[in-house]
Amino acid sequence: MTIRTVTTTPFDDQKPGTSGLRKAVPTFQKPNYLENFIQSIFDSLDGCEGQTLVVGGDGRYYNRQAIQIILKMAAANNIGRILVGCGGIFSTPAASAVIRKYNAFGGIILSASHNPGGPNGDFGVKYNVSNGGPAPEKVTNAIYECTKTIKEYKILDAADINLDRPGSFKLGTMDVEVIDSVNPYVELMQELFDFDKIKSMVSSDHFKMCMDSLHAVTGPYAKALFEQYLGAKEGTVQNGEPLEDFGGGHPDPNLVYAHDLVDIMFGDNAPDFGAASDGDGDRNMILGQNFFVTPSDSLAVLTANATLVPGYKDGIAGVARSMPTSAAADRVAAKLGIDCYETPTGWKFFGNLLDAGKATLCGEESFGTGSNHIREKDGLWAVLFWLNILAVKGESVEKIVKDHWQEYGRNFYSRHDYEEVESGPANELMNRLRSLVGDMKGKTYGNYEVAYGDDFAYTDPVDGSVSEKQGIRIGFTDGSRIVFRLSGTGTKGATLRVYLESYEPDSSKHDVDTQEALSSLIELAEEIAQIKQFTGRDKPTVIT
Ligand code: VG1
Ligand code: CO
Repeated sequence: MTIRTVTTTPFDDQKPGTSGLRKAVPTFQKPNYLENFIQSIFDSLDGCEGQTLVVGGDGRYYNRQAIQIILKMAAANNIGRILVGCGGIFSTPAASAVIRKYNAFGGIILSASHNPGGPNGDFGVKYNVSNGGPAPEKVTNAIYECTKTIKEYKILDAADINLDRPGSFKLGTMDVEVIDSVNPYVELMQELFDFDKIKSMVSSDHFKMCMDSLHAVTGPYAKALFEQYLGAKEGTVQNGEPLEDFGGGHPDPNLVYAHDLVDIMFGDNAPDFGAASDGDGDRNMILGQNFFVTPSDSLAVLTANATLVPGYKDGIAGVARSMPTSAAADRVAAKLGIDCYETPTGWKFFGNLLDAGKATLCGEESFGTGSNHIREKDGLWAVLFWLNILAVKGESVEKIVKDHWQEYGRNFYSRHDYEEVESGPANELMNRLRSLVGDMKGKTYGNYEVAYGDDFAYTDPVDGSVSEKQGIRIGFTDGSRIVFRLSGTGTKGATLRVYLESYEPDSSKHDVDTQEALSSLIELAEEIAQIKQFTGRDKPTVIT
C-alpha cells in the first residue's frame, strides 16, 4: 500500500462555526473539500502521530464515504489506531463517551446535527479533544488557519474497510477497530441511573411513554435502552430506523419539527411521557401528557432534583447555561448555594468548567442538556434523567414543573427564528444593534426600563480566554430580557435568533400562554431591532 501526496489549493470557507464545519453535501463532495479540512485537522494537532482517534457519525448521507476517506488519510498521517463505530455510527454523546473510555487523543464526529440530510441536505465535520468535548476556539482557529494555506494532503491507496460488523483491521501500519456503537454508551447510562426503579415504572401497565428518534441516530440506542433494558413495549421508540435523509424531515426535536410526537402527546389518551432527540442524538425534547417542558425549565428541574438520581446523589458542584438560556436554573443554583455560570452559545464553552469540577450540569435553550459524565450534551441521558425523577416522585411531568414554578417563579421563555434571511441585511441589523446597545441603559420603552445592554463577551474562568461578540443582550429592570444572535450552524444565508424572556413570581399567572405572556416584549424586539425592515419578514419561521 502506498501513501499518495495530493496537491491541493485552499477553500476560503472552512471556518468552523458553533459546532464544527457544516456545509451542504455537494460542497463536501467537491474534489479535495473534505480532504483539505481533514488534513488541516491533522496538520494543526501537535503529537497526534501514533495516537488513538475515535471516528463515527450520525449516519446521514455521505457518512460512509467520508469515513473511508478519513481512515485512509489517518493512516497516511501516521495515526496509530482508529476506533470506529459499527456501520460508521456513533451518536455525538456516544463518541464523547468512547473518547473518554479509551483515553483517546481525540475524535472526528461526522454530523450536521439537527440540519436536514440527504444528497441535498447538510453534512458536517467536528473535531473533539481528549476530554471528549468539542475542540475549544484556539484549536478550531488553528485548524482554520491551516485550511487557508494548505498545499497538499496525504492519503493511503487501499481498499475500503468493512464497517458492518465489529472486527480488527490494518490500514498500512495503522490499526482499525470497528466496535459496537451502542454498548459503551448503555453501560455508562447504567452507572448513572436507577435502571431497576425506572424499569418497574416503564414496564408497568400504568405508565406509557413514547420516544421519537426522528429517523436519526438515536434509534438503536433508544431501542436498546427503553425496549430491551427497561422493559418498555416494543414500538415505544418510533421512527427508530436511522435513514440517510432522516425520512426527508428536519431531525430537530422541537414542537414544529417533531410533529408526530406532538400530535400523540397532545392528542386523546396521550402517554404520560414523550421525548425526541436530534440528528446526532445530543438534543432532547421532553413532553408530558398535554404538556411541553421548555429546555431552560428542564435544566432547572434537573438541577433542583439531581440528588434523586444515583449518579448525582451527593449533590452537584455547580450549573452552567448558555447566555440565551433562561435564568430559571440561576434561581435553583441560588437556593442550593452553588455557582451558576453563563457561557456563550455552543457546548465547547462548558468543557473547562466540567473539567475543573466547577459545573456538574449544563444546558442550552436549544434543547441541549448534559453533565460531567461526558463532554457533549446528551439527549437520551436527559430522557433517562427525567424518567428517573418520575419514577422516584411518582408524579406527572406537568405537576413536577408547575410545583417548580410555584417554588421558584416562572421564567416565560421563547425563541423566534428567522431562517434563511439574506446575510448582508442580517449583519447590518446586528451591527446597528451593536452600535446602539452601549447607550441604552436607563432608556424607557413603554413600561420597560433598560437595566443593561451589551454585546456579550465571556472570559473563561479556567484558562482566561476571551470570546467576544456572542450576542446582543438587552435586560430590563423587571428581570425580562431580549437577546439577538445570528446562528453559527446554518448553511443557507443567515438565521436571526431572537430570545425572549420574562419572569413571573405570581403563580396565579403561570398558566398564561407563553406567546401571550411575552407579547409586549415581542413587539419591543421588533421596535428596537427593526426586524421587518432588515429581513423583509413580518413573522418568524420557527417559534420554540
Ligand atoms: C445552535 C444552538 C446552540 C447549539 C448548536 C449546536 O447553534 O443555538 O445552542 O449548541 O446549535 O447544536 P446556533 O449557532 O445555530 O444558534 V447541535 O445539536 O447542532 O450539535
Ligand atoms: Co445535535
